[in-house]
Amino acid sequence: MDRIEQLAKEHSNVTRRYFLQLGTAGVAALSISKLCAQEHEGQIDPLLAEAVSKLEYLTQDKDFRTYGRGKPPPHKLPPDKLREVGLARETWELEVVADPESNAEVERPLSLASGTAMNFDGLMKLAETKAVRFMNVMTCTNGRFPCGMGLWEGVPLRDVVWLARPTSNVRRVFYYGYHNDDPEQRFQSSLPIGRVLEDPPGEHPVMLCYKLNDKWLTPTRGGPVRMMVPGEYGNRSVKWLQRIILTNNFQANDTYAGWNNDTVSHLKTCARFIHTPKKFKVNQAAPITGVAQVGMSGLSKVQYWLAPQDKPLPKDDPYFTRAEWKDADILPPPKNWGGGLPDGELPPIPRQFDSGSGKPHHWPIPNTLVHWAALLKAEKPGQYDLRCRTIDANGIAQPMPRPFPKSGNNTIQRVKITVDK
Ligand SMILES: Nc1nc2c(c(=O)[nH]1)N[C@H]1C(S)=C(S)[C@@H](COP(=O)(O)O)O[C@H]1N2
Ligand SMILES: [Mo]
Repeated sequence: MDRIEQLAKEHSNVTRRYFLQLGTAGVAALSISKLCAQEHEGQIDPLLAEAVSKLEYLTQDKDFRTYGRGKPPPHKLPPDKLREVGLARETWELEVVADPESNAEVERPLSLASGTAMNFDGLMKLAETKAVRFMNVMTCTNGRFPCGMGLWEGVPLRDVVWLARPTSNVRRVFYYGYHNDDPEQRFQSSLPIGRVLEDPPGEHPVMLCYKLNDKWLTPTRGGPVRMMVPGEYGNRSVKWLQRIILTNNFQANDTYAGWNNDTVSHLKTCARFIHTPKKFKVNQAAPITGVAQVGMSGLSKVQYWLAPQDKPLPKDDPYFTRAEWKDADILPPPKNWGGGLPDGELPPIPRQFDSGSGKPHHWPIPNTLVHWAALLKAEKPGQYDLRCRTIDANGIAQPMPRPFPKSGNNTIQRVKITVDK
């Protein structure tokens, strides 16, 4: 399944409720595809037809878009090889050591050589008192669409860092995972030590993550343990984690820096289409739907703009700020969270949710996805361009305030639509 089809599947039930609320009373049993087919004579994308029964706000592990460099990438190794190289829960070990190339002081390094490395049982012992869960979207800096929407569980990285007793000259944390013992294949990232040790109010800890959607992290998702850096693009969240280095070096050594990407990469707010009709009829409503990524600057609106192709675009307004954008509806939290959770129920209790009511503290949730929908109308037949964009919580329209792609793709998406007589 390609990424759009996948998002469509996850999205179908959230949108179904929306269209039902639009006043087609008595058809609650109908799927959105049937509903739309009746109202709009089969002009709806056939993707909707199969995307009916399951609410999938959260993405199942198998449905994520996967990145993993290496020859072969670690998740392609056979199970006994995975065990051999420490990528099974029974054999996994994590080192936390001082950088030999700096003067960082660490009193009790967790190292393979001294037999003090952390194993999975040790991590689970910590998890008994320290485990945290939060929702966070996984998106690649260079991807147009998110890889997946996850509920992640782990232990704050700082709790393991403190076990190693760093005392002085530590400014940064370097980390990387299994890479076939070939330095060329290593994928690494890094963070300032301050970000690891402290979270602003409402922010979540950088964590050593071992579960997605309440199931053990699979080899494909970077298991047994990956880094999970909330609110940043995926390159920070290194998979198949085995080594953490505490260093007095203040500079980023990230693989992504060498690949011409910005390494300080907070998620951007942006909108994407899921379902748009290829064509529809004049003066008939056509449903459109999509997702919005709620990035660093929050989300206040999702908007769309239907522009006739024969009307020239203004030369001095590259982001179409003066166009006639209309507001879409941002959809409420789903009843069933999907993601393969039994009955779609959340495990107790993600940090973004109220433990009493089980409801999210805020909606939409920062650093997650939200679904949106609208009904499109056109008065004249012709060829059109349909675009969508977000307005962030500071009132700034996509792709501003950070339009440069090296820190995340937030271009305004466009699809072509024909309006028939
Ligand atoms: N070890 C390792 N970790 C990695 C990568 C990699 O190539 N190797 N890719 C990173 C990038 S660039 C992204 S976008 C995310 C993707 O996570 P996913 O495969 O779980 O969707 O993994 C990150 N972690
Ligand atoms: Mo990425």
